[in-house]
Amino acid sequence: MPDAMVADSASTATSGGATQEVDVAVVGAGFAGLYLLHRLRKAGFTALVIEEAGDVGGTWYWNRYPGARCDIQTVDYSYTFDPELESAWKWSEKYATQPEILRYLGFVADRYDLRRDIRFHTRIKAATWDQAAERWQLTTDHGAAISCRHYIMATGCLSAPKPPEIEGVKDFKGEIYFTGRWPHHEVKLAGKRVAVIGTGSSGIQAIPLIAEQAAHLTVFQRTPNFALPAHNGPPLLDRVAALESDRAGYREQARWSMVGVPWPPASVVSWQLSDAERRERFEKAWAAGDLVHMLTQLWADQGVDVDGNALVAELIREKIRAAVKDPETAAALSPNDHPFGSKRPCLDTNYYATYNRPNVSHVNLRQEPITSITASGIKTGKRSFDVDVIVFATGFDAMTGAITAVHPITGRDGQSLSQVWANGPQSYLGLTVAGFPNLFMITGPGSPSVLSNMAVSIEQHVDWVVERLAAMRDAGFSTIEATAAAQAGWAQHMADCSTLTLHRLANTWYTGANVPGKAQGVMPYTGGVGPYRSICNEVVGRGMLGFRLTGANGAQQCNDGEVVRLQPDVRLVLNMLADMKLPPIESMGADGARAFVAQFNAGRPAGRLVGEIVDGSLPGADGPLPYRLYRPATPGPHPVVVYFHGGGWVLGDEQSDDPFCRDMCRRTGMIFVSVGYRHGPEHPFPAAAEDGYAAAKWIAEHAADLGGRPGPVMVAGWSAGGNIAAVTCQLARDRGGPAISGQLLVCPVTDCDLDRPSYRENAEGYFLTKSLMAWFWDMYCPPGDRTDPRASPLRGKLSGLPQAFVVTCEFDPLRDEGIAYAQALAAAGVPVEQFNARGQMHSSYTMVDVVITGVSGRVQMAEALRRFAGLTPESRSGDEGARPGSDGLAA
Ligand code: N01
Repeated sequence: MPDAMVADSASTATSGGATQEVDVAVVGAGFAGLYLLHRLRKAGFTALVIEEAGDVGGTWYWNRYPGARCDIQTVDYSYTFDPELESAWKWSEKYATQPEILRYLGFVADRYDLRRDIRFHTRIKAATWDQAAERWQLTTDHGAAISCRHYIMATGCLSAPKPPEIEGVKDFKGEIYFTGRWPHHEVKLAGKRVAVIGTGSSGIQAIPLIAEQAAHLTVFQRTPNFALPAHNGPPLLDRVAALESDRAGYREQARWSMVGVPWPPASVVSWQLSDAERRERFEKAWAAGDLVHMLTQLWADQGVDVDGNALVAELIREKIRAAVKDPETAAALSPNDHPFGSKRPCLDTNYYATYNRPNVSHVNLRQEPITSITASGIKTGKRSFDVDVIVFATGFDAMTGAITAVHPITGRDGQSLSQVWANGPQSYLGLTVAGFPNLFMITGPGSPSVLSNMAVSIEQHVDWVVERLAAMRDAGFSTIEATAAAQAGWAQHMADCSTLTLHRLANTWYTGANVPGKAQGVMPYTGGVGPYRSICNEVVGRGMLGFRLTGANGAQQCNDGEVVRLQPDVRLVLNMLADMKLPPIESMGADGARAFVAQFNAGRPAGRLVGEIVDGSLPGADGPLPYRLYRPATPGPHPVVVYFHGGGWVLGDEQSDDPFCRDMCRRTGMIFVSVGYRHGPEHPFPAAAEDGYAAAKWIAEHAADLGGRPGPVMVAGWSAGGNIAAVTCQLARDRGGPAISGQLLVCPVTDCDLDRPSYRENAEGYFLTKSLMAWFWDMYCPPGDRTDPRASPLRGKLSGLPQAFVVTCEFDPLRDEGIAYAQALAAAGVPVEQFNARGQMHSSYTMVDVVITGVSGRVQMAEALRRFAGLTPESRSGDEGARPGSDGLAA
C-alpha cells in the first residue's frame, strides 16, 4: 500500500533497547484498542498498545476518503461504558463524518490519558508463544521487543486493504489513491479526469463527492450494490430523546438486540401483508434513512427467506430506476445477483442521482472487464479510458487479513495461525483459537462483529476478555486456551447459524469471496448480538466451558464441551419459554392446558397460503369427528394424507397443527386431512386410537369425493398423533383395510416405558418434559392398558406394515422409542428410514416459521411422502419461513 501518501500526525514511539515487559500487549489503537487499554489499566494490568499509524483512530485514521462516514447512527455508534463520557460528547450529525469520529476517538484518548501507553508508528514483525515462559514474545520494527502474558488483536475487521489484482498498476503515470489508505494531505481532483474502481460502501460514499470536483468521473463497476439514502442531518430528535430519557435502558436493549441497535424486531411476515401494506412499510423505511431499519423492520422473513427478501430487493430496484435517467445505466446499477442484506448494503447521499450528471460515466465491467492499467489510464475488453487519477475502492482482505496478513503468529508447538486458518478461520466464540494460548481477538471471525453495531460488539468483547483475565489472575491461573472440542462445536454452531440467514448466498467479503484464493465460508457469527452475548455468559457460568486453564504447580481446570448443541433457533425458543416462567402444563388441568395451548397457538405466525382449506365432519368410532382439509393450489386429483395432530391425546384439535399441515401440503403437493379425534381424560383409551382408524377408513373410502386420488392413502402424525398413525397402520393391516401406502411418524409415542435414556437426558428443559408425558399417559390410558399395541404400538406385531419414515429429535424424551420403533420395523422386514435430527427438540418441526432449521427435515419428510405416493421425490425448496416476532428473534 502506498504508505508514503499517509502523513504522520503524532508520534510517541519508544526507542529500542531491552525487552519491554507488560501483562498485556494489544495491537491496534482504534475503537477496540482504546477501550481495552482503559479497561486493562482499571483492572490493574500493565498494558501496551502497538499501533502502525501515527495516531489513534484505527479504521477512522486510515479511511479519510471524501464522504467517509459511519453507517450506523452515531448515537448508537459510540462508547457506552462511561455515562460521563456520553454526556461530555455531542455528535453533530445523524451519521458523523470521518473527521468528527476521529476527533471523538482523540477526545477519548485524551480524556483517559491513553496515548502514553500507545507505541505509534510500530508494526509487530512476529509474535511467538514461548511455552516455557508462558508469554508471547513480540518483535517490532520500531523500539524494543515486547514480552507479554496475554496478546490481544484489536486489529479491526477491515484494516488490510486488498491489492487491486489488476495488471499494470505500476505503469500508471497519474495519481493513485486507495480509499482505505487515503492521504492526510488534501487531494485535489478539480479539473482532473478521475476513475473510481469499486462500488462497495467506500466507492458509493466517495463517488458523489468526487463527481462534484472532477472534470470527469468514470466509475468502473463489477457488481452493483444496494444503496439506501442516508438522509443525513442533525441527530434524529426522537432517537436522542429515547436515549436521553433512559440511557441505561436504551443501551441495555441494544446489547441484547440482534444487531446491536435497539430496534424491536418486525413480527409480521411478508405473506401476511398486502402489496399496499408492504409498500407503505418500505416507503417508511426508505424515508428513515437507516440501514438497520431497512434490514430488520419491513417483515420478519426478509432476512431469512429468499421470497420475502426478493420483495424488498425489487422495491429498491424500483427506486434505482426512478432515480437514474438512463435506463441502461439504471439496469447496470441494479443488483440482481444476491439477496438484499446478504452483502453489506450501503448508505449513500445522492449516489444514484450522480449518474445523471453530464461529467459522470459508468462502465459495466461485467460486459467489458478491465484487462490492464496502462501509463495513461484503464483498458477494458472494449475501450481505453485516459485518466489523471485512479481511486481504488476495491475493499479489504476482511476479518482474517487484519490478523494473519499483518504478521506471523506462532502458537503452541510452532503452529502458525495462517496455516491453521488455511482452510478458513477456526475459533472458539470468535475470541480465541485452540493452539494459541493467551491470544485473544476482539471482534474476530466467528463473532457477530461486522454484522452488528461494532461499538456494542467491541465493548462486549473487551469486557468479557478483561473480566476473564482478572478472574484468571485472581484464581492463580497463567494460561487459557480453547479446547479442540469446544472449537469444533463452535464451527458446527456457526454452520447451523449460517443456514438461518441469507448471507451464505452471496459472494462477499463476509465469505472471503472477494479475495482470490481465500478459503470461503461465512466468517461473522450470524446468530445475533444478544444470543451471542448470552452464550459468552453461559461459557463463564458453566465454569469456563471449553477452556483449559493452567497455573503454578501444575494447577489445571478444564470443563470440556460444546456450549451450544441445540440448533440456534431452538435455543432461542427454549430460552424465551424459560424466560416466561410458565407453570408446568400438567399443573393446569386438562381444560387449563387446552386454554393455554389455544392462546399459545394464537400467537404463532400464520401459516402460508394453500389452495383451499375446507372444514368438515366424518364418522368416527363413536360419533362424528371434525376434520380440516388442506388442498394444494396445483391441479388435482392429489394423493391424500390422513393426519393426526399432537397434544398427548389430551390437547389440540384438527386445527392445532395448522402451520405444519399447510407447510406439508405445499411441499408435498398432497391433500392433508387433519382429524379431530377424541381426547382423554373425557374419552380415554382406546377412543383416540379407534377414531384414528375409523377416520382413515372413511377418508380412504371418500378420497375421490374429497378431490383426492382414489387408492391407498398415507398416514402421518406428530407426537401422540404419530402414535395414532402407527396404530392405524397396524389396525388397517389386521382389519382388512384401508390400503395405506406409507406412514410418516414425527417424534411418535410408540411405547409406555418412560425410562429410556432419552427420557433421562431430556427430562426437563426441552419443552416436552418427562413429567408432562407421564401426565399425558395418565390422562389417556389406565396403567393396565398401556401395553396394548393400540397404546404402545412398539409392542404389537410389526410385519406387513406400510413403509415408514420415522423422525426423531436429539433433545426429545421420545427420541429413543422412535428409534426403537424404526429398528423394530426394519427387523420385521418393513422398509423404513429413520431420521434423527441433530439439535432439534420435540416441537421443532411443527413450529413452522419459528424454527427455521426445521425446514430441511420437513423437506425430507415431504420427499418420503412423495416416494410413498409413487411420485418423484422432489419437494418445494427455498421455502424457508420467517423468524418469530418476539424480541431477540428477528434479524
Ligand atoms: O469494499 P467492498 P469497501 N476489479 O469489498 C470491487 C465497510 N465500510 O471498502 O463486488 C474491479 O465492499 C468490488 O467488486 P465485487 C462496510 O462494512 C463502511 O467499499 O467484488 N472491481 C466492489 O464493488 C463495507 O462493506 C463504511 O465484484 C473490483 C468494491 O471493489 C466494507 O467496509 C464505509 C476489484 C469493493 O467493495 C468494505 O467496503 C466504507 C477488481 N479487481 C466501508 N476488486 C461506512 O459507511 C474489488 N472490486 C461505515
